[in-house]
Amino acid sequence: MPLPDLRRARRIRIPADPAFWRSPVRGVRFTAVLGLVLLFGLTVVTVTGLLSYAAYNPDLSPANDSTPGKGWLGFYLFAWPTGPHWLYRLTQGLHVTVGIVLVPVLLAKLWSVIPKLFKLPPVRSVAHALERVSLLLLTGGALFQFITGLLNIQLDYLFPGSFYTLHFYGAWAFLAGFLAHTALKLPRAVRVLRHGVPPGQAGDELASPDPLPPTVSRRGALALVGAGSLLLLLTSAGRSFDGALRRTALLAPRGGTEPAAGPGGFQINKTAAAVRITAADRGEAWRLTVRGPAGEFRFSRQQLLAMELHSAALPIACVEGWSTSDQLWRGVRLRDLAAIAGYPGRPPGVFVESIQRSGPFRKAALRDNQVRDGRSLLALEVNGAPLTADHGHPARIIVPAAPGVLNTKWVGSLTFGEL
Ligand SMILES: Nc1nc2c(c(=O)[nH]1)N[C@H]1C(S)=C(S)[C@@H](COP(=O)(O)O)O[C@H]1N2
Ligand SMILES: [Mo]
Repeated sequence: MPLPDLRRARRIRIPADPAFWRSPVRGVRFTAVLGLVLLFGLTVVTVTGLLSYAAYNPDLSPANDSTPGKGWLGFYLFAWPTGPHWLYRLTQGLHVTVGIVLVPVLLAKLWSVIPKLFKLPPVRSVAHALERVSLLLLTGGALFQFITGLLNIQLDYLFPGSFYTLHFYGAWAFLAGFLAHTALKLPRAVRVLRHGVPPGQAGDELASPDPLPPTVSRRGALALVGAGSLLLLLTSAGRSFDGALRRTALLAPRGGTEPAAGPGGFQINKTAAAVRITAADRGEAWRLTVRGPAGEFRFSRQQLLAMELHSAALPIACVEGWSTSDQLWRGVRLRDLAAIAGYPGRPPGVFVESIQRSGPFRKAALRDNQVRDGRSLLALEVNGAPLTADHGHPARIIVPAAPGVLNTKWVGSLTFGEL
């Protein structure tokens, strides 16, 4: 009679024991495939994220700078261009949509390497200690960035102001870990995918030494992750479009529904009511104040409408990743207003303030290149009709390629000058 395998039966399994982890799906090949997908995907998310930071003009104080302590982390800041006019719509749409789509891949990747987290001794050498620190930055940073990013887009600025700061510094912590991890692991991942691995623990330190019978193949598990990502893509990408496509954005907080039809019938961020802009605020008594070296000037809406008006077809593209298609705006060129303020030649930047009394985004600074672009308007009309209350009546800023947050609504004053 065969003896029961006492050694096996009595074995007490703790997470530090590789045999504690019994999924037959784990293995270096599975991890390498997910790792390479993340290498490409997270590169897109990181680059577009850093671009988004630059696009926000954080070096123009005091209006935009939520990260005054950025120091040399702002080394790469540059004048965000005004063309092509859909630039931010593309970069931020990618940032948010690719980020969402990578969620299942990130979770699967973390799951695939969990046994390593518990390996003893926790530190074997200086090199190993450094590797573990980089892993802490990488996984901690990635989870932190995904969680803060998702909360922000889903819950509509859960933490205005501080989100920006947290997500910015988090990005650099993540990036440090990401670069170190890529340098350490990419060669192995490529080798594994090119030449394969001998089966079993000897060649595959992630494979369980005592796997349970499989319920799904590795390929099947990867397909499941891919299907999850595809589902997220199909229910997210619509946030970057209008009409029927927006209705497919079931996961976007403002997706699945469409604003009322008509000239103002496109996505609204904050309604006038939400920020307590009343009809009286926008009524006959409203004036636009324009300031500069030539003095201070005040204009009624009628007077602005009597100026030379220009049209520009431009989208609204929000930091949250949603955007509209081009809308036809009509209004006074910012550079014409700069000329009135005392800059007839090359205008400088402008500091814009809304009549909105409280809440974020009531002020913004635009750079000289943005003021100079002939498509940058103080818009009075959209799609052939006066601006609606919710889109910023009596007047709003619209600038090509800029993040929506710089397109101040319910404008009260424009101060031209070096910022
Ligand atoms: N005064 C004011 N202007 C504002 C905002 C705001 O909250 N208050 N939100 C900004 C943001 S974040 C975006 S994305 C756009 C949205 O414009 P829309 O509501 O017309 O689509 O307006 C911008 N202008
Ligand atoms: Mo926004």
